[in-house]
Amino acid sequence: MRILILGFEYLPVKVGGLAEAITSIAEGLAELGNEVVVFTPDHGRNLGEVFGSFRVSAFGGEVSITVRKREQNGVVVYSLGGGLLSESDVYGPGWEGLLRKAVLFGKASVGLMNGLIDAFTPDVIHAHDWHTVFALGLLKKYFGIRSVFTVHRLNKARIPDHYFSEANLAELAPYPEIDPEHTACYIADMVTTVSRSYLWEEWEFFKHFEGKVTHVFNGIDCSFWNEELMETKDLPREERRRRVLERFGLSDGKAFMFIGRFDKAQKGVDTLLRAIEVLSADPAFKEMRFIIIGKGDPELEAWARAVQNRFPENVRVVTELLGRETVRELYGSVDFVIIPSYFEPFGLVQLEAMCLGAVPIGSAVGGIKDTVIGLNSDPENATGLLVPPRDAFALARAMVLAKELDEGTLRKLRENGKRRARNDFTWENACGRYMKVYGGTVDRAVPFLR
Ligand code: NHF
Repeated sequence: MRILILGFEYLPVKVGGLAEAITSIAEGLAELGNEVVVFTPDHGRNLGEVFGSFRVSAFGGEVSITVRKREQNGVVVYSLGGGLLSESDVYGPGWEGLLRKAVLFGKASVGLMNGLIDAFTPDVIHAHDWHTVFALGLLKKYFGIRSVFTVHRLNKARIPDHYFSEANLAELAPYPEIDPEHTACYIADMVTTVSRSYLWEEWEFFKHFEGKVTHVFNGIDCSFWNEELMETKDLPREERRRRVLERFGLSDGKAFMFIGRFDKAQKGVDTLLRAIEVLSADPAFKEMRFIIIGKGDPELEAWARAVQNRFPENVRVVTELLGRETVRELYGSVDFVIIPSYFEPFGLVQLEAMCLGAVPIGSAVGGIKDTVIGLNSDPENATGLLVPPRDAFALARAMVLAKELDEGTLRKLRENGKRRARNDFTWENACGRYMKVYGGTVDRAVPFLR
């Protein structure tokens, strides 16, 4: 099959989990023998050789578009630069800048497709997240190619209709305020999201596309997230933990780690901070250590620092960016990783942790619920602990329970976790299912069969 992928992030350009997901999907599809081409904004990175240029009229002026081409792990990547497409802020500058960038990406995609169509006629266009809505709409309008839209995370934004007029897609904007995710799903022949539970949690949105909506789980690349590649792989796990804690100026104890964005809308670091405050009154607290890695909202950062100052023997907050290898060392050394998200379309942290033998304690939502098997629901196959989201007391209780687990149970959780991450959530599985989505031969989400 010839597959055209559209996305705002593609490695090495990375803001969040999206880059990893789109790149792995494209490479996985290529490995399955497909011809895979990607269109993505250049974001000022100038990656690859100049392939061509053309002019596009937009917003009352003209923009000169430069197309660069590179081959990356079996995938041909075209990056579109010029005007706002060369802006280094991937999702900016500002909200209006982002909307204009998205429109320009759409128009430039048509220009590029016009030049390629002779040599490369896609069988399917696979667009990712709402920033590609104009590109998807325009490619569909001018080339009539079958299309799939994947929601990695609902943004629930509203866009003034004039952006659609500017994109020459006025017919898609019958109201003054348009939800671009809704429009993209409406245009697409099939709609997917990245976990089964997220799809049902957001059924109020997805129900509008009943009949053409399904889920495709993401995967995890266990070849990188692998204990064998750790510098300290030959040391026993307790020794690795002792060393890591020492590096952060903490004495040995049961180690719990959080890694993620400090935000007030999704990742739930506030629930963890509250849980630590609750736990401080528990005798078990003395033997518990918390490494909290991330940055973002200044209020949350200040709260995290205040918690560290109150409990200097137990808590370390790390706000500097850590390299992937360092993060791997940490996953392979701590006992537990906390994922207290309010919601999580898929989530990578719980699987990265499982690959490296850290036991996840996560919210029972979205992809976390689908990937982690909870100790209380299935002790034999369990890979971690699941707790209700936004419930600091439940999280605190789960952490005490985790701390008291005997060595045998812990070993089993680790082994189950590694096996599940490696076997059940591969990118190969994900791509195999996407192939079925492209062909329309996939099972659908049916509300009366839930
Ligand atoms: O893993 C890639 C990522 C997901 O849960 C994640 C999210 C955004 O919020 O699909 O997209």
